[in-house]
Amino acid sequence: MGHYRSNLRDIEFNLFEVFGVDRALGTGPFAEMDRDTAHEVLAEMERVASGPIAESFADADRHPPVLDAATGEITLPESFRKSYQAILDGEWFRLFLPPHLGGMGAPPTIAWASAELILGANPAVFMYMAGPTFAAILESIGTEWQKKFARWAIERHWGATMVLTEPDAGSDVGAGRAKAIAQPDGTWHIEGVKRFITSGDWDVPENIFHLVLARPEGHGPGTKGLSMFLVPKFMPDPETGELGARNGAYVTNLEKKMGLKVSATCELRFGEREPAIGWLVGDVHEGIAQMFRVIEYARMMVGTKAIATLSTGYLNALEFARERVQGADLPRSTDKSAPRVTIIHHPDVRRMLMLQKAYAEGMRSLVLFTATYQDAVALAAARGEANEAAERMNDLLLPIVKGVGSERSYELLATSLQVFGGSGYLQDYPIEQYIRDAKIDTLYEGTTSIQGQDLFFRKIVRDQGQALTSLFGQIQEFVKGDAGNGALRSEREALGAALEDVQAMVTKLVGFLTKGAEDPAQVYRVGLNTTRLLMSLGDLIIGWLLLRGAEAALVGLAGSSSERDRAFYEGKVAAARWFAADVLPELHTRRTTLEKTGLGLMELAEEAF
Ligand code: ST9
Ligand code: FAD
Repeated sequence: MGHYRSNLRDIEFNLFEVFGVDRALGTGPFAEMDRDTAHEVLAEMERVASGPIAESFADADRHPPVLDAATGEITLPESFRKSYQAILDGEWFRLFLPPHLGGMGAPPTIAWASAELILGANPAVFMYMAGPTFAAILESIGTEWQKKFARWAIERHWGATMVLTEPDAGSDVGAGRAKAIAQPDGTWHIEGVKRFITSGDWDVPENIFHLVLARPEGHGPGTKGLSMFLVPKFMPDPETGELGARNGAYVTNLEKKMGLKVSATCELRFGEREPAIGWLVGDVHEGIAQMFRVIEYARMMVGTKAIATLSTGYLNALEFARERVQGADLPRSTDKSAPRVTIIHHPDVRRMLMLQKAYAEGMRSLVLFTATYQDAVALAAARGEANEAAERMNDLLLPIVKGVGSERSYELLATSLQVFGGSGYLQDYPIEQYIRDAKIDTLYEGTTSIQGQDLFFRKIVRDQGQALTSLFGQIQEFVKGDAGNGALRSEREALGAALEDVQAMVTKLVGFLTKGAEDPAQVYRVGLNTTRLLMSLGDLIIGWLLLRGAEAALVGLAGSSSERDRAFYEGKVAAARWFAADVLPELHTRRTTLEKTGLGLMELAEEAF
């Protein structure tokens, strides 16, 4: 049996029993996918993910890609190529494409549910599959010819990259120095060095297209002075797309990393050997806004990847805890002849398992809840309308999916390992690789600090609290309602108290910010707390979604006959209760700490650290 432990039961529970996603299936833009088809897709995806996709997970970690420094070409390990081929064979990338580009007509909820399965089994496989998705974005914002290019890219399975980071421009993308020089024929020459570029080169696709941020000569500083260019590895014939000359974008270094080793992270140099020819995307200088179309997708992907890894980490740990015999049951521990028990009998092991279960399942619910707003946006778009409220809510939730998903998953994968004892530290089990592979999720696509700032300054303050107020309203309604017919009364009370705590945190931070207008140093008090707010709002939403799950599970329990179903539903209720009792009260302490934030830390001399 491979390393990957999926949880399709919980995925489908969220989709159909909690969020009622099936109501929109089989209609409008999702006409091609009714509930039965969605179930078949997910079941098949689970089979492929657990089989050929997961198969190369360890081998590709031990035999990472190799760079030929002379040519700048990267060779992937053979085992991994087979896993990638399984995605191509099933044309699974079509899950993420709109119907007019050959998509399967899947709503984002079903697409992200499927993505979890691939990302948990072998995340780099998903990341190498960026080509069609990035091409679809290019198709939506590009010129007529770029739309044609995008169609070639999809049909011919070209690879793609997003190219922002430079040695001196990481979080601060606006510090980028790569230049774009206009040519008389309307193209541009790109010059500069980019680093940390995922999938910068690899030997499967015949072509790779880079979406590059560079600053046209004479343009202003910061992100607003950047434009986005389409820079292919090989120049396509403008009419037919047949590949011609090599373009001047070359990989000059392949990074050696802690984890996610099979995903090639590259230094990419433009315009050094020969000109790197690019086209201005959409013929407009709106680079950062265009790139955020890609980034939003990638941030959702990163959160989903992290959570998928925690879920398989937890399920591996659970399996081990059911088998490993060690020690006596605690009440009989003084009796030296007492029978030895499996470690799942020990209270502290149960605590560790429940911590992982509650977060893994609560955060899965968070991903799919977020995706329901993407469904709503797509449904409106199909009617030729904009659902601004859903767009705002999706925007608000994205830093939580990415920031909270990655931080909690990394932290709790250490708990998965802990359940294994010393065995978890060995490569005999997948957990040590999960931890190495998941660490990157708190770093790329905007570090956790950046997610916290994005949440507060952009998604709350700049949005004038509109999406947040709507979210708080939904939680408040649940608190005041009768979910669980009395069975969840104390949990709803705990949720209500947590809601008050988080509301007070936001109010206090807005107060600090307002004071900053007169005394700029006050804004440090915000900056000292944005990660705390991010994590706290995350816990509040996770607690709420777990309770919504418990409500649905109580309904399921009332009508279920199979023993497996009963155990599943009881687990859902137990996780929600545990989270409400053990985690939500922590928010009060965090609120008190936040309210008392002073400036001492900022006034401390650097030498004193
Ligand atoms: C990276 C890649 O790390 C990692 C891995 C990639 C793997 C890709 C694989 C993808 C998978 C594909 C799968 C395929 C499917 C297969 C299927 C198989 C089944 N939202 O606040 P301001 C915009 S890449 C939207 O002043 P600063 C906005 O236009 C590197 N837009 O920022 C705004 O203008 P306005 C990632 C936003 O101070 C403008 O920016 N690097 C947002 O100038 C300026 O905003 C990073 O992420 C937003 N949230 O710059 C950098 N925010 O205000 C992190 C900003 O007028 N750093 N805009 O609307 C940041 O995000 C910084 O905060 C900053 C600051 C750069 C934005
Ligand atoms: P820095 O920005 O130098 O940050 C260092 C520390 O300072 C972090 O803790 C950060 O949170 C903190 N910090 C920085 N600025 C602030 C601030 N204003 N407020 C508070 N804290 C701050 N980039 C691409 O363009 N394309 C890719 O495909 C890509 N793939 C990647 C793959 C891997 C494996 C890695 C490691 C990176 C990848 N990146 C990619 C780059 C990635 O997005 C950056 O590493 C990330 O944005 C952080 O930038 P940095 O590493 O320069 O760190």
